[in-house]
Amino acid sequence: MASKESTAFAVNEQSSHACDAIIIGAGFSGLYQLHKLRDELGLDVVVLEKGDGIGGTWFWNRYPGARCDSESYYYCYSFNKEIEQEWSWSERYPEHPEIRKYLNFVADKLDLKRDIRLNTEVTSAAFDDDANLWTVQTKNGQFFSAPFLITAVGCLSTANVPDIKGLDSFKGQWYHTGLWPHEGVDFSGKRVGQIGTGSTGIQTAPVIAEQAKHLTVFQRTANYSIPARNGPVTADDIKHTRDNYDEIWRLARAGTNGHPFTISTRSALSVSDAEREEIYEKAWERGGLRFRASFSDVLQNVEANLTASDFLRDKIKTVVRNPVVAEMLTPRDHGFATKRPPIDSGYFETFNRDNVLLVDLKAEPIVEVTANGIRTTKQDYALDIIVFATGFDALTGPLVNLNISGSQGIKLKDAWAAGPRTYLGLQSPKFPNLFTITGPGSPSVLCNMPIAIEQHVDWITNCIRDMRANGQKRIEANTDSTEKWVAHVNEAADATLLPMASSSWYLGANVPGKPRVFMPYAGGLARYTSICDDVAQSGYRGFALS
Ligand code: NA7
Repeated sequence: MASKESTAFAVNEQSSHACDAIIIGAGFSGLYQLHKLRDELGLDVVVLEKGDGIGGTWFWNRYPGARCDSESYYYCYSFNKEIEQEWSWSERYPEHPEIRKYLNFVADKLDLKRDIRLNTEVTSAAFDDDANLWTVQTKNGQFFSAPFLITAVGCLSTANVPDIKGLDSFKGQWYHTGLWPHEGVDFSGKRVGQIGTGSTGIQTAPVIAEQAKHLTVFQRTANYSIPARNGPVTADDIKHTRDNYDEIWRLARAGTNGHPFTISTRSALSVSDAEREEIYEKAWERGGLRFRASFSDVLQNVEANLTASDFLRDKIKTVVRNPVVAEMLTPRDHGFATKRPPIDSGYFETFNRDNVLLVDLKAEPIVEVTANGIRTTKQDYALDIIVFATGFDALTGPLVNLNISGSQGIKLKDAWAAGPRTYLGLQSPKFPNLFTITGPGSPSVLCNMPIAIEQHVDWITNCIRDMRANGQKRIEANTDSTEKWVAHVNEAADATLLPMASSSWYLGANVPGKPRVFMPYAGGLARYTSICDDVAQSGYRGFALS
C-alpha cells in the first residue's frame, strides 16, 4: 500500500539552492544531461554526485579486470564530432581507468565540472504539488530545489552483498566488486575466496588467480562465456572508426541492442550442421557479444538457442582439462544469452591452474562465514580475503534507495512494491516532473549503454524544451498508459527466451525478496526509439501536461 503522509521538507533557507533542474549522478547519463539542459536549453542545472569523482558505475567498479563488454569505439558518446575525432581508445575493450579518463576528458572539454557537486549524496527527494517543485536533501544537510528532477543513477549501482551468517566474525578482509577500494587490494600471498560467477566474477577470477596464492571460486550457477579477444587498438583501427562514425552510429541506433552490427537474418535451424558450426566457430574466434548475432533466432527459439548453448558447452570441455571441473562449469539450467552473457579473458583456462579450486554451491551450499573463511555443508575453506562478485540490486535498487516521495507524499518504494511501473521507463504516475534515464521499462541494460542513454537524454531534453515553449509546468505519466506499457514490456520479454532464465538479475531473481518482474524493455532499441518519438510528436500521448 502506498503511504500518503506529507513529506514536504522544512527547507533551511541558508543551505537551499534553487535551480531549473537537478540531476542525480555524474556518469555517462548525468554528464550528457547536464550538457543538454545547460548548454542547449540554457537552464540553471546542478548535478549531485555521491562519489568524489565523476564516472558513475566506472567510479565504483574498480575490481581487478574490470572493463567494458562493449567495444571501446562505440562505448562512448556520439553527440559531439570533436570528441569523437579527438579521443583515442587504447584497447578493444576499455578498462575502468580509461573510461574514467574519457569521461573526465569530455567533462573538461564541455566545462561540465563547475556544475557538478561531488561528495554530495542524495538522501531523499520530495515533490511539492502546490509549487510543482522537487526538493532534494543531501547527506551533508543541503537542500536543492527545482521544477525538474532527473535521476541518472545507473542501473547497476546498488551493490548486492548477500546476507550470509557470520560475515561480521570474519577476521580477514572482504570486498564487493562494485565498491572496490580505490587504492586497490594486494592479493599476493593470500588465500582468496570469490563468490559469484556473473560477468564480474568471470572478468576478475583470472586476474585474482594470477596475483593470489590461492583462489577458491564459489559458483552457484554455471555460466556461458565467450572469449573477449581483447587487444590493443591500432592507428589503422582509429582512423577507420573516425572515418566511419556516421555509419557506426546509424547502425547502432537501428539495431536491437545499440551495437553497431546487424543480427543475422538467418535462422540457426535453416543451415546444415556443418555450416552452423562454421558460423559459430568464426564468431567464437572473433569474440565478444557479437556471438549472439550469429543467427536471428538464438534468443527467440528454444531449438535454435540449443545449438548455440551446445556449441558453447562443448568449448568448455575443450579448454578445461579436468572433466569433472569442466562439467561443474557447464551451464545446464538456462540457455545461452537468456542471462546477460559474459565475455572473458582466460576465464575457463583459470581452472587449469594449480592454485585455483572450484566449489559448486548447488552441491554444497554456504552455511556461514567463520572467523577463518567460508563453511559449506561439506567443509571449511580457509581464506584471507573474500570477494563478493554477487552483483547488484539492479535497475530499481538505485532509484528506490533515493527515498523519493511524489505527489501527495507517495513513496516510490511503495508504488513499486510489486515491481517497477513506468511509462516508457521514463516516468511513473504520481511522480510528476521526475524523469529517469535508462530506468526499468526501457531498453537500458539490454543495450550498449551510451547509445540508450543518449536516446533518453535527448527525449527528456526535448520534452522539457517543449513544455517551456508551451508554458507547461507539470508532466505526469497517466496510470492507464503506464499499465499498458508495463503489459507491453512483459509481452516484449515473453516474445524472447529471456524470462526462461530463472536466476537472472533481469528478473530481480538475485536479490532475495525482490518481486520477480522482467524489468528492461526487450523490444529492441530501434522500436523503442520510434515509440518514444511517436509519443512526443503526438503531443506527449499518455502523459498529463498542465
Ligand atoms: P550478476 O550477473 O548478478 O552475477 C552475480 C553472481 O553472484 C552470480 O553468479 C550469482 O549466482 C552469484 N550470487 C549472487 N548472490 C549469491 C549468493 N547469495 N550466494 C552465492 N552466489 C551468489 O552480477 P555481475 O556483477 O557479475 O554482473 C552484473 C552486470 O554488470 C553484468 O550483467 C553486466 O551487465 C555488467 P546466480 O547466477 O544468481 O545463481
